[in-house]
Amino acid sequence: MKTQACIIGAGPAGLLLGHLLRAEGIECVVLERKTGDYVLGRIRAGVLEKITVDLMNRLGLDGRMKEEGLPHDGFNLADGDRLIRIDMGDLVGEQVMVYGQTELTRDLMEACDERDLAVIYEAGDVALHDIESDAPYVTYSKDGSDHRIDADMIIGCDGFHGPSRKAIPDTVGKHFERVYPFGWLGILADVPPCNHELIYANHERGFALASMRSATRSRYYIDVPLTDKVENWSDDQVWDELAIRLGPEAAAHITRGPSIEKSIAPLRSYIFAPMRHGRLMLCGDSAHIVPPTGAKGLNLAASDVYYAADALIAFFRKQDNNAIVGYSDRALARVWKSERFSWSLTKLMHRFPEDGAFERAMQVAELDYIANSRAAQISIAENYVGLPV
Ligand code: RFL
Ligand code: PHB
Repeated sequence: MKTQACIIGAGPAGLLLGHLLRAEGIECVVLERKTGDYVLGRIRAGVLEKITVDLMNRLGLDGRMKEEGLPHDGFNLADGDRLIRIDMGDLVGEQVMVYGQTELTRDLMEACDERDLAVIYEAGDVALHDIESDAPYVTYSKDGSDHRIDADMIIGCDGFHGPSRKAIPDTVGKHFERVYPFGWLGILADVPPCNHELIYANHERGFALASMRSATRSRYYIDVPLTDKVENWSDDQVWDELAIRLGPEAAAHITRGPSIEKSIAPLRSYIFAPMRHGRLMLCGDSAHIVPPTGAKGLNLAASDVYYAADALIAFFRKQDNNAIVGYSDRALARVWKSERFSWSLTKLMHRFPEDGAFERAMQVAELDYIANSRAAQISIAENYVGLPV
């Protein structure tokens, strides 16, 4: 098979990019290792920045998001005693949209047939070839036979563990990494949220986050040591811990219920550079990971896709290679700033095992500074709603 753009991975990055290219009449094929149901079963992001909402709007696929999504004007940092409200509406005049990654992915998936975006699910052994040449290709296996796709460009949207990044030679790529000594235990339950806005809490016993998917579905997290196993946490233990860490005000409004999903995700900061080599471009988690504290992962995938689509449209429409060449620097400039924000919020809101009384006092001082400084709140708010693309 021959196509213009071969996209690897049908997560949000791959599907968003595929739709943006198809909207311009560019031929493309998306290869996905898993089934569609498996992709939808992964419970991940919940907070969308303007860039992500805008891309869904540009595609005309934001109908359900507009109806069911929850626009939020503010969120809260809790320091054990009080809630420090970051009023994004007042501070920077913007909002975020609470709408699950699962729902966004479903909206993109369901539009594939109608928009003629071909997605090949359960594509095994995906491998990239000759990315440094003008005739790159991808091979994969499906239903017992081997296949080959020749493409003008390959776009790796295959997440942190996919093959795309690994196709860039070690002599070219550089890795920047920070692994954190804890993971987030997440619980999803069909109960009303304890608060109408998110609460990120730094408590003596550790971090907690109260989030939501709708007025009747809640998403909560606590940080746990990396050695913990999800089987060792009963639902009751998680609810007990949340009630302590989120503080008395939130605890009074927690409704408990059976978990419908419970999992532990390790925390990592990671950047791979460059994000393009030869005929291969990387988008989203394939090139970078942020700890979830800033709610940036999916949104960075969306801003990469925005830049990549721009570059690919110029390349296919006007044979202009400059935007492809500039893609990595353009995307990385925003990636590094989101990495910085995610890292700094992670440091502020978590207790690190190696930290002593001094580091703790620094966190207390910083939270008190934020509580009393409009300038500090503006800085947090402008990062949280998303820096301009
Ligand atoms: P994905 O979603 O991992 O999709 C990659 C796709 O590639 C497929 N794939 C392959 N396909 C073919 N061949 C192979 N060999 C392949 N290997 C992999 C995979 O099956 C998959 O379908 O990456 P993408 O599209 O870059 O999207 C990134 C986001 O998923 C991720 O950054 C966010 O979920 C991160 N994240 C959050 N981001 C936010 O913006 N806001 C949040 O509130 C937020 N909360 C979170 C999060 C991530 C979390 N976890 C579990 C890591 C909360 C959590 C707990
Ligand atoms: C979520 O709702 O899953 C969520 C919200 C905010 C974050 C991370 C995850 O920072």
